[in-house]
Amino acid sequence: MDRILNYIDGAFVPPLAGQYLDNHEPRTGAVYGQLPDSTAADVDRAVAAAKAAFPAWQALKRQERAQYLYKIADAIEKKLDLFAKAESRDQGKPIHLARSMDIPRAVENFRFFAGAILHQQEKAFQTSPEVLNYTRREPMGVAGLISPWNLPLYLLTWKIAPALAAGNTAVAKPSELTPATAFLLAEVLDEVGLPKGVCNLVFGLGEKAGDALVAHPDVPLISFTGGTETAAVIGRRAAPLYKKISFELGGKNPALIFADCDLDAALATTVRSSFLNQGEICLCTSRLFVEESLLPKFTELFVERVRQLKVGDPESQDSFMGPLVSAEHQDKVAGFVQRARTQGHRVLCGGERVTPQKSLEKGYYFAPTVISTDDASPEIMQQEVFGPVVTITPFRDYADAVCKANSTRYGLAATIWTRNLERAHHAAADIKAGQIWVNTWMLRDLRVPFGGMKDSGIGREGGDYSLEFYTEEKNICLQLGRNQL
Ligand code: TXE
Repeated sequence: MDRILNYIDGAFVPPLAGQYLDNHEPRTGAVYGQLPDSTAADVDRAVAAAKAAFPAWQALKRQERAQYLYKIADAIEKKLDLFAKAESRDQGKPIHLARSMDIPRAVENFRFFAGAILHQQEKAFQTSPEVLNYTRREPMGVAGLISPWNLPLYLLTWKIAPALAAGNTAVAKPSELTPATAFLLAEVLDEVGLPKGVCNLVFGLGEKAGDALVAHPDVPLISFTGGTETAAVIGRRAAPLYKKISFELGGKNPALIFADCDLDAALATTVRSSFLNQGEICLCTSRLFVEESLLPKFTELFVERVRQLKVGDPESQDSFMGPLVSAEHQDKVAGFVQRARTQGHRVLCGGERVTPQKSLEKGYYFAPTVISTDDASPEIMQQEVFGPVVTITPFRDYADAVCKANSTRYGLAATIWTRNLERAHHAAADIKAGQIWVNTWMLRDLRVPFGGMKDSGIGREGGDYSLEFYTEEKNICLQLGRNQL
């Protein structure tokens, strides 16, 4: 059985207490590996290593740090298949999706921030001919990075790359559900000769290893991606310690589908935005609001396409969806659907666990599910399911559409389908969400601000926004007289 080790101070080391957690394969439900059940003592070791490595790392020229990030990107790219297989086996997504989305994006994260750091600018303010103000951006020290299980390498590297580029060192705590690609990344960091202690990976439970990282006095900033409820726990822990925090949290993303839309494009993209990665992407669509006049036709065509989605072996090229990440998550999703049924909402397709084939009967598979509701209030419309479940609800007019879209505690993303530019422009302004797509989905420019409004997050990451988060800016004021010209 594969046994993962922590990567601390440039060495692969077992957890000090010698305890391990089982790692399950969603495809079959079998235990296929183990990861450290790290404690605060392991986190202390990792933070001490990162702290010791910080002075030399921050003193490097930006080009020198950038060169390390380019080497890491190249090394991951060379092992793309290995990473894709590990990601799929750990998280459940089809291998072809890991190969086409997750791993290439992780490579891009390193390359993007290697370049971004070379273009980062500071400011100057000339108060008078004798008074000059200029700012300096300084890395903050040991960055605490906590990442989730849905896009394991993609979201972990979205934190590691800017943190290191900006001159910080890091202690990362990946999700205990998906440690495999983080471990492969540690092997890459070792291979490329990243100076020891610059990036450390500690595996284990959130409430143990994660909490120790959040509470550590030598970790001045925490970047967290995960559940909104977990963020509340982390926030309570970090606030009295005056830590800088970035929260990328859950969403309940609406798609507004107006009758004048390009119907084929709206159907094709919305099926993908609803069920890609088994619906386990924070940016996935989960609430479809359709203009009344279009509702019957849209619903019929949408359900027809959803029924054609293949839920199957993640190792198979023609599977669109693999299993959910864990038995607990499968139960959580099934519970949401069951309660929607008992509240009288119609399940138009899916709604149950599935077994693609006998050999996979113990895997965590769930059918893509469409539920019809008449209003925006029920639990299924308010709570993040984070699985292959979407609702379809009519709206009367523009005002009703925007009101329904804004009717949850979340504000992460939204998509608008219309050919009317005025309507798109105003709806994008009226909808409370950090990321709005018009007639498309998941089109990403890594320079733009990424993050949620309301309970979907705090802060923005991406491009210079990330580099700002991972640095502190000071102002220096010089009085320059003319006495010694
Ligand atoms: O996240 P958790 P999970 C949402 C989605 C999902 C829910 C829970 O609704 O169902 O979050 O998912 C660590 N102190 N999203 O269980 O529990 C934990 O070990 C410090 C949306 O993955 O929040 C893991 O590494 N760390 C999100 C990470 O936090 C703690 C993507 C996330 O775990 C901790 C994923 C603690 N007290 C889930 N408790 C998105 N926006 O992409 C847990 N952790």
